[in-house]
Amino acid sequence: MTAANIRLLLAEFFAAQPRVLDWGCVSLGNPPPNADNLAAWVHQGLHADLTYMEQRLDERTDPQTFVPWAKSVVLFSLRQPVPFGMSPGWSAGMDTGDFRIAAYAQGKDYHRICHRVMDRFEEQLKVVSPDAKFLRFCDTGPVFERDLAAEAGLGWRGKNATLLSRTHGSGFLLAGFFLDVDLETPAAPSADFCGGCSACLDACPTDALVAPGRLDANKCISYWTIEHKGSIPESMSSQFGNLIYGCDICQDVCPWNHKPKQRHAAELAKTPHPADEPLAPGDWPRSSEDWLKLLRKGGGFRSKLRHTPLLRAGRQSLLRNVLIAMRNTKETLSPEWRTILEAEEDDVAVREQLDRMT
Ligand code: B12
Ligand code: SF4
Ligand code: SF4
Repeated sequence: MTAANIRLLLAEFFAAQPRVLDWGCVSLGNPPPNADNLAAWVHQGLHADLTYMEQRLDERTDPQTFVPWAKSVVLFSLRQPVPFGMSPGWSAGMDTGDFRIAAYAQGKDYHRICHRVMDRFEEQLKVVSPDAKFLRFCDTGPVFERDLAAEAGLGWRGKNATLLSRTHGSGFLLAGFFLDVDLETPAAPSADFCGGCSACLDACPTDALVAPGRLDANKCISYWTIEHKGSIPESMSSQFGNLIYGCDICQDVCPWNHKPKQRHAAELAKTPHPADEPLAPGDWPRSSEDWLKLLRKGGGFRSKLRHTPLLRAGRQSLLRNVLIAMRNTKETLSPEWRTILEAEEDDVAVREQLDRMT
């Protein structure tokens, strides 16, 4: 199959995928532009305890070291389930949840959706080109997804470190696959449209954006609430506000997200519970009481949220985060809940938060 035919197949395929916003491809072979930045980021410890970021740096910055047979890489963006600024428990036109969860996590785990999209493409590819080699990624493997997507023309690297597009903002996730065919596409990186804006740098509550586009995970609420297991220093947790999983603040304030947010919210108002989503807005816990019931031992956390990204944090870390958010929003813990949690929980970080609660 020729490169032109595969490009046509890709175009027709992606056009028929409802959640895919955009796609692009890069011919491999040239050294990637940002290898030094990644090495500096890791050597300065800006990756906190994400030790996987220390490994396989050569492969991360040069895809052909990772997949020697690859001649091209295809990237696509998948729209997040809800726009920025919505809390779980929202209903059309009304934002009612007490605690905030990153928009990408308020729905089905994007890894599953991306893999389904890639399953379908692989099937179609194998029909027309049975010997074609195909290797997918979606947060798996040492792949520098944002940089590759930028090279493929899906957007530019914003000062908030996310990939941003003029049409879609940054409310999307990335995935893609390597192919052993050179798709013969000259790299078409987007220009930078941040201009003189610095809204994200000003809005980050923890000053985690230490320079434009440069994030220190040690200070990022997303890192602490999703990735970090165990204790969280009080100096950090007191800045989380009512965030219990992830953080969208530096994206929510971005002017390029304004129109996509309005468009997406208008669509959701018509179909508040899209068919592929595991939970309707009303199924999400809203109040601290709802969260505590769900997150206590045997409360059904795993079965209720099993299709969402929240499982990644685990029950105890999420409970720790809810207690932090309660304290930050001046909610007290009732004596009944204190008795229950003190009897049931032995996790050090949860116990620590219980001790700090009034
Ligand atoms: C590790 C990781 C994290 C870490 C670290 C974040 C980070 N900025 O690296 C933590 C846990 C904090 C995190 C948070 C989030 N993540 Co994350 N994360 C990743 C992961 C697995 C690797 C990213 C990576 O390679 N980081 C290494 C650093 C060096 O890369 P970088 O920040 O892109 O660095 C560039 C610039 O900062 C600059 N730079 C760095 N240092 C220096 C130094 C100098 C001097 C200069 C000039 C420049 C410079 O150059 C680098 C190369 O271009 C990717 C998936 C993947 N495999 O790519 C998802 C990914 C980047 N995350 C994603 C998402 C959605 C998020 C969150 C929005 C989740 C949330 N709502 O809470 C936040 C956003 C935080 C933010 N503002 O970036 C999406 C991004 C989608 C998008 N539109 O951009 C990805 C691609 C996952 C996916 N498959 O969709 N994430
Ligand atoms: S995700 Fe939140 S904490 Fe992290 S850089 Fe953005 S605003 Fe700051
Ligand atoms: S808020 Fe402003 S500076 Fe930050 S990413 Fe958006 S446009 Fe760029």
